[in-house]
Amino acid sequence: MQADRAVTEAVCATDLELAAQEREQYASDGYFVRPQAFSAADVAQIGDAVEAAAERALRLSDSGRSYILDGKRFVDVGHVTVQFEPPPDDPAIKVIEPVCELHPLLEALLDDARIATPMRGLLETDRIAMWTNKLNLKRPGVGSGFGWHQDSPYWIHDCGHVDRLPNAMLVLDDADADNGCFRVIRGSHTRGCLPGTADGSQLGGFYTEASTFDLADEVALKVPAGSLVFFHPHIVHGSLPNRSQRPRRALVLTYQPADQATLKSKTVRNIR
Ligand SMILES: O=C(O)CCC(=O)C(=O)O
Repeated sequence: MQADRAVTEAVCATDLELAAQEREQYASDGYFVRPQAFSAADVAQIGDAVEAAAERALRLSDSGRSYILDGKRFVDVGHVTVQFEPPPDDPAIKVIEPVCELHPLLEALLDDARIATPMRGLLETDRIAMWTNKLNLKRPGVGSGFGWHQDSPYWIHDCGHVDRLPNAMLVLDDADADNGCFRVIRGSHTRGCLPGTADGSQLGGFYTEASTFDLADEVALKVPAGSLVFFHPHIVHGSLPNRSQRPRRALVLTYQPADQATLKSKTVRNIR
């Protein structure tokens, strides 16, 4: 994949449009998967770009503003937040948000038709914009999990249309139970923002109160590298730590209707 030509010739735009069955699954279950939407060659190239972006974020974080929440270290470098794995002196990065501006190939990925075309379908408009994007690195052995949460409560104070912020996770490594694959609670997106936990911790309110959803509805998304998982801003989701010796990296790109500012930089990034 080239930074200036994000769509491979083999991919036909009409093949990328949202299928009726995908629309129905998004409405009823809150997610759907496009297995291996990106080729192995593209995933390798994007993998190199995310590693370069992570190195850049690490260098930049030397001059950022560091703070600790619930024993986790965060560094703000301008509007980019770098979150490190616990304990606070661990040098491994967990999350970078936003990440795409740190590498031209990732910036071009925002406009890639394999992601943007189904997003236009989910948002029911051709004119769409970026809301936020992040890189979850989940390194072998050290990558911690993500507790059950919805994304919408994080965003509700910055956005008047949290129902219209669909996510696409681009899975960069084969994902399974051992390396902490992404998990969703099927159907949990239908009741809006659910109550957070009241455990007295600094971030507890962002995790979803366990009594409000049913673990019997949990789906572990064991998917090969290159797959796209589209998921609703209200779906309860999370993942376990990476206990394997294999990476489990993923990019999560979140879109919205056009002409609205992004979450972090507050600038508009319409999709081409
Ligand atoms: O990468 C994962 O396993 C979970 C990601 C997640 O929950 C998030 O980015 O909000």
